[in-house]
Amino acid sequence: MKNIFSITFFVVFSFTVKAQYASLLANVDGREHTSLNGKWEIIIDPFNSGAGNWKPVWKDQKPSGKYDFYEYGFIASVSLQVPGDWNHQKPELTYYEGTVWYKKTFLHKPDKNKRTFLYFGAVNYTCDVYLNNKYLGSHEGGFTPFQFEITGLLKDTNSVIVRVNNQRKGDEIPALNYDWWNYGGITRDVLLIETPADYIKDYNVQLAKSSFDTISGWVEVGGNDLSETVSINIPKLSLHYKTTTNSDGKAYFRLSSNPTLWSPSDPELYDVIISSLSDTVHEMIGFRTIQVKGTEILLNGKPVFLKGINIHEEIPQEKRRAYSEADAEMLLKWAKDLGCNFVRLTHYPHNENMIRLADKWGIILWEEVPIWQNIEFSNPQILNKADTMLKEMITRDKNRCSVIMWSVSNETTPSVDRNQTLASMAKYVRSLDSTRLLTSAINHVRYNGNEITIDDPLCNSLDVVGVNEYLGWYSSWPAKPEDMVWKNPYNKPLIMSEFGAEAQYGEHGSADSNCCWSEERQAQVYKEQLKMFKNIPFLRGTSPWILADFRSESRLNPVYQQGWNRKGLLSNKGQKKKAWDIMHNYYQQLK
Ligand code: GCB
Repeated sequence: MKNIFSITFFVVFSFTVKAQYASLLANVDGREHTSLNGKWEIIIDPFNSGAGNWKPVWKDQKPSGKYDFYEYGFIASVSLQVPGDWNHQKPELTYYEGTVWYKKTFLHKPDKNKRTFLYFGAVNYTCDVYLNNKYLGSHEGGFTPFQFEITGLLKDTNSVIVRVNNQRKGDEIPALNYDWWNYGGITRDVLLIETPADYIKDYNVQLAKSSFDTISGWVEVGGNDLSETVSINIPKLSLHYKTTTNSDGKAYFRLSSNPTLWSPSDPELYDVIISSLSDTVHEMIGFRTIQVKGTEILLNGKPVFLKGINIHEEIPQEKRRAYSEADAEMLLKWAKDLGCNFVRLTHYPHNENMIRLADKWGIILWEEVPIWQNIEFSNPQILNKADTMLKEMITRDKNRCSVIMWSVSNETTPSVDRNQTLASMAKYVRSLDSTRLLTSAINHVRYNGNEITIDDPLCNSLDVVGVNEYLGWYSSWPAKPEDMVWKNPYNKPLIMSEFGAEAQYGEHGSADSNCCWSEERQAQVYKEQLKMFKNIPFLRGTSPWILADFRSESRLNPVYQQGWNRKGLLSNKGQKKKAWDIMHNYYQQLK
C-alpha cells in the first residue's frame, strides 16, 4: 500500500476535509450507501502508456481547440460492467494481463454534515485511484476491500478514474504461476458510503473464547469526538448495554447472555444493533464457540467432522468471477447438495456474499490468503503484503460465525525464509483474532513404505493441519490404500484439505489408468482415498479438490483441458461426474 497524500482544503463544520486511505468500516452493506456499479468507460492500455506524463489518462482531458486531439481519452461506447472481470466481457481481454483504465461519472450531492468514503470490494491486482482528476491512493491485492475517505472532495458532478493492472509479478501474492484464471478488473462492488461526522467505525461481537454465556467484543468510533456513549442492543436476547469509549475511540464489553448457538443444523442469527449518539448500524450475527482439544475440533463444545468441498470464486458456465448473491447461492447450493457442512474457500478471500450466505445457511468456512506455492519468501516485502491481506480479510469477516479458521498458506516448501514468514503471519493472525483456529494447507509429508508422516515445522504454529495429497493422481500409491498408516507427530486435528483426480465429464474408460481422463478413473481415486481415510484416527474433515471444473491458463491438454482444470466433481456446466456420488454417499453415511 503506498501512502496517500493528505491535503487540507477547507473545513466543513467541525471536520477536516481530506482524502486518505481509511481503515475499513465494518459492515458496508449496513451503511447508507450509493452504488457506483454499472457501466464504466474503459481504455485498454497494454504498455501502460497512459500513466506517463505525456498525456495522462487520469487527467481526462478533452479536445477544445481546432488542432487538439487526445488519444488517451475515454469514449462512452467503450465500456465494461462493474463489478465483473474484464476477461469474460470482451474476447480481446480473455487472456489479457496489463492495464485497463476505468472511468465512472456520477452526480452526487453530499450532505455536508456527513463523511463520505469511496469503497472498493476488490480490484485485481493493483490499482491507482483518482477522484476528479486528483490522485487518491493505490492498493495492492486482488481479493480484499479498501476505501478512501473523500469527505469534502465531491462536487455536483464527479468522476472516479481507476488504473487497474493484473500483470503477474514475482513479488506479488499470488506470484507468477498459479492454477486458476487471472481474472482482472474491478471485480466487486464500488460504493459511496456516507456516515455521520462522528460515526461507528468498527466493532466485534461474538461469544467470549470457550464461553457459552458471555458475549464479548468492542466498538470503535471515529470522528472528532472519540469519547462517546455507545450502546449494544440485541433485542431477541433482551440485551441492552451502554458504555463509553476511551480516548482511542474504543469500548470493550462482556455481557452475560445465553444465545441459541449457531451450527449447521440450526444457523440462528441475531439482529445486533450498535449505536452511538449520531450513528446506528444493524447486523445479523450468530454465536458459536470453536476449539481444538487434542485431535478433536469442537464446535459449541461438541466434536464435529467437517464434510467439505473446495470452491473457487468462479461461475464456470459463464467463465467469469463470481461476485453476486445469486452467484453465492448457486455455488453454496451445490455444496449443500453434495451433503457438505463445510467449505474451504480457495485460494483467496471470496466476496462477502459467500460468507454472509454461509452464516445464513449454516455452512462452516475456512478462509485463506493467496500465499500459493512459489512465493518469493526471501523478499521482505512479502510479509508486509501478506499481513495487509490478512488484516483486510479479518477486518471484513471477523463478525461472521461461519468462519472458524483462517489459513495462512497453501503448499509452500519449507525453508528458513518461508518458515519465518509464515510463523510471523500466524502470530499476526492471532494478534488480530484470538478466537478462531489457525490452519494452512501443507503438502510436506514423509513417505516410508506404507507410512505417511506429517512433517512441516509450520504445523507448530497451527491449530488444525490441512494436508493436500494427490495419491492415485500425481503420485502412485506406495501401498494398498487400506494399508496406509498416517503419523501425526504434532497431535493436532487433520483435514485432508485437497485430494482428487481429473476427468472430462462424459469420458469413459479404464478405472485403473490416469491416461484417459475418464470419470471411472476419477471415481476410483475417490474410492481409494475413502479406504485410506477409514484408518486415520485423527482425521477431522475432508475437502475434495474441487466442486466444479475451473478455468486455468496453465492447463494445456489440447483435447481434455483446453484451459480447464478438470478435477471438478461437477463439469463446467454443472453436470455430476461419477465421483460426485462417491463423495455424496460418504457424507450421507457420516450423518
Ligand atoms: C494443488 C493446488 C490447487 C491445484 C491442484 C491441482 O495442490 O493447491 O490449487 O489446482 O493442486 O489440480 O493440481
